[in-house]
Amino acid sequence: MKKLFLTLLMLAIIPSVFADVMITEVMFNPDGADEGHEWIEIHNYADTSVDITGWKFYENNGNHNIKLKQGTLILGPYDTAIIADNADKFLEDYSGYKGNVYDTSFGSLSNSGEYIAIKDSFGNTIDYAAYPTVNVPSGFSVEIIDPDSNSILPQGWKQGDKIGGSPGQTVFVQPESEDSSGSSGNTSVPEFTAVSGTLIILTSIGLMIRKRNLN
Ligand SMILES: [Ca+2]
Ligand SMILES: [Ca+2]
Repeated sequence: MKKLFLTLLMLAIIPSVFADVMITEVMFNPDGADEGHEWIEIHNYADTSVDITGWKFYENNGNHNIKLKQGTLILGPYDTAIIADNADKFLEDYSGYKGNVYDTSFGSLSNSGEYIAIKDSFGNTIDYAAYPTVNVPSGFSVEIIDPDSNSILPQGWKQGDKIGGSPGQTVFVQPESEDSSGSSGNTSVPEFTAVSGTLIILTSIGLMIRKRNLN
């Protein structure tokens, strides 16, 4: 618990950076049995392809290999993929699903929240998230509100609209126009100030206290 708290604290004081590939949805508590039926959704917000080969899904202090089940490991621009605990069960649960599906084996996503991440083949963290679970009924996922929201904080997430979640559908962002390069007017990296840093740390502490009380 102390380790998780320190990790969150360290991450919270790092300014949120817009990642190309983001964790956009987490199905941590599916309807019925959780085991084998959990998944996360990732989305490539870049206008170029990203090769997922060798990437890992980090959960519960462990890195889990990602293997191709369906589609491609070359994630195209604005393309989405599902990382499933059990890709076969995912394709049974969502029969007819045509998008990219990657298989891994993470066991179980905590129903009271945890720190998760995706890492590239060099071990660099590409995106991290601490998804909220309070008042999210069984069967519903949580989704990011928009790609600029800080997904390490509960404020960056919302409960999905329907049971079963929305695998393959995520917040669409209009690609930036060509002439925006070099412009400082519309940067995606939020400014980091002492005030917002303090606020983030206090929110994280609040989160941990709330979680501790739930345990
Ligand atoms: Ca679970
Ligand atoms: Ca979705």
